[in-house]
Amino acid sequence: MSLVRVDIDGLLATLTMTNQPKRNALSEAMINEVLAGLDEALAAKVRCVILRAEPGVKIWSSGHDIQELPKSHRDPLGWSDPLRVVIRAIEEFPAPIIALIEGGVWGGACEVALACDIIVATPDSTFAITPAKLGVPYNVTGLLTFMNAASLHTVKEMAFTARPIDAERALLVGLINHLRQADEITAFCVEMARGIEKLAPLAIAVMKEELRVLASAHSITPRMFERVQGMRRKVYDSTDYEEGVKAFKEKRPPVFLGE
Ligand code: LCV
Repeated sequence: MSLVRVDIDGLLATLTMTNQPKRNALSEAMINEVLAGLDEALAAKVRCVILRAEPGVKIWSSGHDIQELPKSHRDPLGWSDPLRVVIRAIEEFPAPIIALIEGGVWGGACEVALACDIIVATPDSTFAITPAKLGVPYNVTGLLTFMNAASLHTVKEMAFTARPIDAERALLVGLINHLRQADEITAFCVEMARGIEKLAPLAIAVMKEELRVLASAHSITPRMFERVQGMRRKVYDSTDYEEGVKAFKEKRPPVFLGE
């Protein structure tokens, strides 16, 4: 069964995540289909992509597939982790990607949505940064995605409380571009895409890459990076990390002991 439907209509590609039984958890298989969809869109020389779930869903995506997180003693968000790969693919795709959001967006899926270029959401959407719920030491470039999408205080509140924020608050803090009702959001996004299609694709592609380079331009010395990586290793080696993943699998609240 395919996990992502790809519809190419002229210069617009729509990628629809269709694994509601698992709440569109970002498994390696799901991510590989998103990557394949982006490759198809690139080959078709599309000028805009819409990334969405099926209309009317309660959960856009429940984030990283927790069943695929390493048990322990291995970075859960290393360079080649599928979530990291798809974030980079979205950021480097040479045309605008519109995230059409309905329902809950959790953890790594929140980063996927925010890595897109334009975010349009329905009023029932929510956005949650969840590493603290699982004991996961989120990675530096992942946190930078969030920092580029909202104020530091907003990111800290979302990361330190792990509580979802609603679409109205997300619009207020600049996390999303537009709020639209469920019965008009698709037409709104398609209309925006059709407008982008009429503009100069080379100019847009180079501005997208310039903005990506500028947004990622933060000086961090090798010593600082190694120090942070050492701190992260203590977390993913911790019993708290194991407890977070285990509690999810056992469908119970985690008990974190800080060790
Ligand atoms: C695997 C799942 C998932 C899932 N993985 O439906 O950002 S970080 O650092 O935290 C990063 C590592 C990350 O992204 O981690 C994942 C963060 N995501 C979450 O914390 C959300 C976890 N999921 C939920 O809280 C609930 O599933 C929501 C609220 C999304 C939906 O609740 P609902 O009652 O509608 P279920 O929980 O019953 O889920 C339906 C099926 O999907 C699986 C879940 O285990 C269940 O499978 P079974 O039917 O086999 O029991 N599922 C949901 N999310 N992230 N599997």
